[in-house]
Amino acid sequence: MSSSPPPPPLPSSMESLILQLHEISAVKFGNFKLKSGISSPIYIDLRLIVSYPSLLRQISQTLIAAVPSSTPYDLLCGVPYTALPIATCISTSRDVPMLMRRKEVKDYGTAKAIEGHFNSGQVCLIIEDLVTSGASVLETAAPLRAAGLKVCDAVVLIDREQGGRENLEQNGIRLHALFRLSEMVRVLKEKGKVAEETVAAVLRFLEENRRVAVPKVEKEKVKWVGFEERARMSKNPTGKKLFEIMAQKKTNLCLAADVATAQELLAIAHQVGPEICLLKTHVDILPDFTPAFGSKLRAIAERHNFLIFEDRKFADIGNTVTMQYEGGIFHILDWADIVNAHIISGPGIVDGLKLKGLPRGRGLLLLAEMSSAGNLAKGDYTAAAVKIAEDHSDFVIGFISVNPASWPGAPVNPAFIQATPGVQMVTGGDALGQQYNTPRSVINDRGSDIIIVGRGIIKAANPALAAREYRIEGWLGYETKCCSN
Ligand code: 5BU
Repeated sequence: MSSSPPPPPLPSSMESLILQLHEISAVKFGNFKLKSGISSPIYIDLRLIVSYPSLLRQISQTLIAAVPSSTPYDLLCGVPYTALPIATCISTSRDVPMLMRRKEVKDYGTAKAIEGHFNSGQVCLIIEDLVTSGASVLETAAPLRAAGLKVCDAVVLIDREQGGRENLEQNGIRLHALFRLSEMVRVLKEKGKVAEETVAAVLRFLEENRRVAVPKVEKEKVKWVGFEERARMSKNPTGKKLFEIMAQKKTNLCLAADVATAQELLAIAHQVGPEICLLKTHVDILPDFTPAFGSKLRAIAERHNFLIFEDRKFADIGNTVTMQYEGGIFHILDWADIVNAHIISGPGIVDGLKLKGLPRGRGLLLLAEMSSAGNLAKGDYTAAAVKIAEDHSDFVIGFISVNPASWPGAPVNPAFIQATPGVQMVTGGDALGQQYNTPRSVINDRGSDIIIVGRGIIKAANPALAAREYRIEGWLGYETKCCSN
């Protein structure tokens, strides 16, 4: 850097931008502690530009014009927060779709790290206001790349010349900068905006701090406890059994057997039985249900060593659910090892189900999150489900969840099992709001234990083969997680 030739003088448009930034006090001289920990005699606060729309527009346009025409991109992503308005301006004026990276990693619901539509393989250009070490650009590039996007270029207003360009280059990102910090202070000196000693101090500082290392972000080490050990931790016989089956059969696959008839269901249970730890039913969709259904399914379950989960989603007050669980025409209590419940009606629902279920050794999953777009099971609702589960850990065996790794205090008590619907080999969704994640992302990124797969298996040409493939993927995810301990 010090050996590189002096840059050509800045065009007058750039000088005008620098003067305007100085004018609005976005350039400050003094003693400032930077994100990287070093003390700097100059600080640039570009957050202020939102108060000056015409300057914001000017910066945005100049910035995007600085990207060489040979640089392709399909999408833009601004580094939160300062660059968000800049990226938005560019997006609307150039008609290029934008993505947003969530800065808050702890989040509920679908807890997407990235907001917006994109396809894997698309190229995303990063927009940033200022680069010191390049750490912020890298923090944004990482989740974009993890989602399958290509990130090869970043464009910034100011390069502080403190190693950002080199650090980014090492990570496969070319940096395009409108101007360097030294150029900026030289312009301000020439225009009589800053004293010579101050400029000298800044240049000296730059010389002494040519390379700011990217701070190592140590990923919090999560200790993953194996299923055998978790079987011992569960306080419920069905919870224990489920963990044991998973460990014995080496499967964390649950089949959502949403087929048209009871006859088909029994047939697919037979076919897929060797691959699964759990078979999930919606008994109220079966037109040919007979009282013998439960015992027939249980016989298959015993033969292939899996448990039965009726996805009944109880939601009423305690007294009503006792009757719904035990009675009616389905007699769910008689044949389902596991049922699930919403907590919308409060903890009384768990008391009601427990009254009938616990004496029979049954288990309950609480719906802490859902997989469908726009669902309301998030935030405090999810936290309430965890609290209720802790208070009833003799009967509650775990949760229906989507991203338990993002819950506050994660990982949750490992005695609880996490089961996640909305799983297919490729991400996407259906026409009615279902949202799919891949087995590996569910198990490895989202901290779940069981993948619940419906149409990915039952609509396959060969469901048994598809089940095997899902089982292998899910189990590899589990093994990777345990090995990374
Ligand atoms: P799919 O075919 O893999 O989309 O089926 C998913 C199954 O999981 C289906 O039976 C749903 O009723 C069930 N499900 C879900 O998709 N999302 C949820 O949040 C819950 C259950 Br709870």
